[in-house]
Amino acid sequence: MERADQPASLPSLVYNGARRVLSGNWTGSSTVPSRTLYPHQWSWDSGFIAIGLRHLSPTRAQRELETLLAAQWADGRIPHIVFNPEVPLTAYFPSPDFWRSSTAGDKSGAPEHIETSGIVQPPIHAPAAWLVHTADPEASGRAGFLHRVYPRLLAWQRYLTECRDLGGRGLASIVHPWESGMDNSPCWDPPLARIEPAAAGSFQRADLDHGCPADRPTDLDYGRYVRLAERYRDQGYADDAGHPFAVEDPGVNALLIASEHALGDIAAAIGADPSDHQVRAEELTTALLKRLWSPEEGLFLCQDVITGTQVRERSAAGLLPLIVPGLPEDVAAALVRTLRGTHFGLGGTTRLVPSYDLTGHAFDPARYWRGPAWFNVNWLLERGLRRHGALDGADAIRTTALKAAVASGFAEYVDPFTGEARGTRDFSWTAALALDLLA
Ligand code: 9YW
Repeated sequence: MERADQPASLPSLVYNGARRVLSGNWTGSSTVPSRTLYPHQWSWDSGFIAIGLRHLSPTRAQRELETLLAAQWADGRIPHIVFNPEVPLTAYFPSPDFWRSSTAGDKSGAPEHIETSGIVQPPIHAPAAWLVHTADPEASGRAGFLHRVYPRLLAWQRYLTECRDLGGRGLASIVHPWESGMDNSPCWDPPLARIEPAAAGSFQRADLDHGCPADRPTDLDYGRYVRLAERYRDQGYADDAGHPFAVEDPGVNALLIASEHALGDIAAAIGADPSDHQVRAEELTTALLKRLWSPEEGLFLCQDVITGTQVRERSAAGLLPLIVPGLPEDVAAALVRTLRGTHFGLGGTTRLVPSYDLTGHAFDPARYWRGPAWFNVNWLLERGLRRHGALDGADAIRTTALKAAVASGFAEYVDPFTGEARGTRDFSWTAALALDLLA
């Protein structure tokens, strides 16, 4: 028991703070990433949020995922945003009247009665569903949770492995920078430079009403994001009608492999045959290593599918394959060396792993995915380091992330050197993943 006159311990500050953030951001059926900046449901946020929520309420964590899955399209895609009809259109851009999913996406089987975006985000959902189940397997079994989500998660996986294998190389491509979850990563600069931006006056950003411009993407970035999304919408969100932007991202593909493994666990738990998932996980891992591994860099690199060239930028996404079960030990060891080296500075110059190369030409410790440290990336790396036995690195991230989460007011991202808060505060996945690190 802590005494009233004693300072609260770090675990209790994390637990109480995270609980407050997650309750405040709960809408009754899902959790908004942030009440101000992101007032709807986001796909990969909900996965991370469910992973943390399971420690407070496994039932609510199930609900979080099932609310998202209820907005799944008939082609299997899980949209990156599910819009809350009660929120005014001006609160977030691009709003439902931009995406027009219920009409423009009818060929791809968008839901009729829920408005969503038409693009996707990284597939964290099968691992999240599995972790939510393990929080209370008996109650999950009684509720039939895994039986209900498995077919939907399977359709989502096959959408990515089949409709999105745009390079025909056995990996999934993203068709918009937002699909990586790392919106303005310098990795997108070369493929995005080919896109003619939408005219500045043709759309109105809402993010700058709540965020500092120096912490956010530029207007030029937004013009290109808008142009790409409009084009995809105008082709009915079809994937066989050509894409001007198609990139194989190692972060997305690492999560795709982790998902195939999680689907295997789920299949086995509900009495289905897991062997197809095991085979596919191996095939995906082989393709990831063959296509995206750079032994010279000790890092996975993105591949621009349109030009057939490697994107020579070092991003934290290239470290995320550390989470892949069965990654060859020499590759894992090289990734750990890269994490500790001059480009990412773990255990040396940085407090948390930056989103982009510290020595890179585009590095900026304040601007979104061009340098700041994000809690979801650090959580994934903590898990990966632990998986590969690099326990001191995992422990260092864990301790620093817990302190930084509390000290920053559960910030969206932080300066990687100082831990100073950036972006919005009371951010849901920061709270949820701190809670999970505590467990
Ligand atoms: C936006 C909600 C989302 C995250 C993304 C992050 C940001 C949305 O916020 O994108 O409007 O720019 O980049 O990863 O899911 O938290």
